Amino acid sequence: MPGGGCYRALYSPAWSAASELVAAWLKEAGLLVRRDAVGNVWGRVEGSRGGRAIVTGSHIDTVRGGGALDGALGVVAAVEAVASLVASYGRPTRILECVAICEEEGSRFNTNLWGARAIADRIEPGEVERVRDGDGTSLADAMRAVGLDPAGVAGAVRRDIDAFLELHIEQGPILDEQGPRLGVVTAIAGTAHLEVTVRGQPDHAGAMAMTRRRDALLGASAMALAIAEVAVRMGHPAVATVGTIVVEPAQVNVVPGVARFVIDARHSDPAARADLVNEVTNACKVIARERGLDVDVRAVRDRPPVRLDPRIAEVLRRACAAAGVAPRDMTSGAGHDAQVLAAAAHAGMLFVPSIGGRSHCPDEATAAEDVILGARALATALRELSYQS
Ligand code: HGY
Ligand code: MN
Ligand code: MN
Repeated sequence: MPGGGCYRALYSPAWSAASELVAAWLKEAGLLVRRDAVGNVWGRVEGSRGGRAIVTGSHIDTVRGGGALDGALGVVAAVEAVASLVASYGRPTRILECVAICEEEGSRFNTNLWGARAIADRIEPGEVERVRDGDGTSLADAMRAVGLDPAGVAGAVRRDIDAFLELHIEQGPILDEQGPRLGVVTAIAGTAHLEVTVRGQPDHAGAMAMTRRRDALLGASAMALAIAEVAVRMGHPAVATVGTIVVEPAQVNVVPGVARFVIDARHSDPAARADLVNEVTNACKVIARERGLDVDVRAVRDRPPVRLDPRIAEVLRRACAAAGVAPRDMTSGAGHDAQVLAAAAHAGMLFVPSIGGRSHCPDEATAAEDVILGARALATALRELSYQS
């Protein structure tokens, strides 16, 4: 991508190339390969005793200007772990699968966690036709363009998964700066997206006195600062971010009449997240009143916080210990496929350090020895679950 970094948007050529590459790896490993109704790519080995499946994987899409590891690490480690377990120990007793989940980030379409929600039967009625990308292409048309049938989305639902394990980079600085080299995730923060529309009045940038303006962008800017201060006051793990803003009419010699931005507000505790949402909403209303502006705050997305499965966390802790690491229990500020799949399976996550805590950027990096350590621990956990005597 210009400016560096990766961009694999759902159903784009880069996404198709990556999906085909994973399918080739899975085939090479001798697994049963299939693409499901929304484009998740599965590799499967039948268990000698059948039963509900043990699944590992992560997402194959990226943010714009993303790093090389977010999602991809969990996909590659899943393929490697399953392939090496089968090569070393033969047929498992349980069905063992790895999955490249088609979309998690919400980068192209105005929805996210698409692949995991399709597996967990959490697709909203009419979503596939309603949701569009920035060019106005519907999710349905984008599916058709890669040979998928939008009418068949329900075919991706799985009701036979016992456990889902996801290896992921931490995307924050805790493991890298405080250690140890592995983390076991106990809960994933909930994310609320609030669309804020600030209305003032457009005026001539040269002729209207400063004291008489109702500048929507100045109001939105004061709100963005106040929103960040609310999260700082609440303290970790509360976070609130304004990552996008649109101004109208967006002309250099016109005082902005309208400013529209989205707040991404997160917390791992449901009650605290509700407080955070209320306080950032109130901050916008107070500033609008003070500046003679109109403001509308509308909830546009709500992904509640999720606690992960304690039994799977114990399996992951034992696997870390076998790798020589006593892992840190931690919550995830980032959202993940596991938070959706926790509705359909016993879900667990393993973190490896992000150097400098950087992620969602070209500088995203993890030391090779930590990648190996994480993949080894993942394989050990999968072996405990899939080769039970
Ligand atoms: O936004 C998130 O936390 C994830 O990276 N999609
Ligand atoms: Mn991400
Ligand atoms: Mn991710």
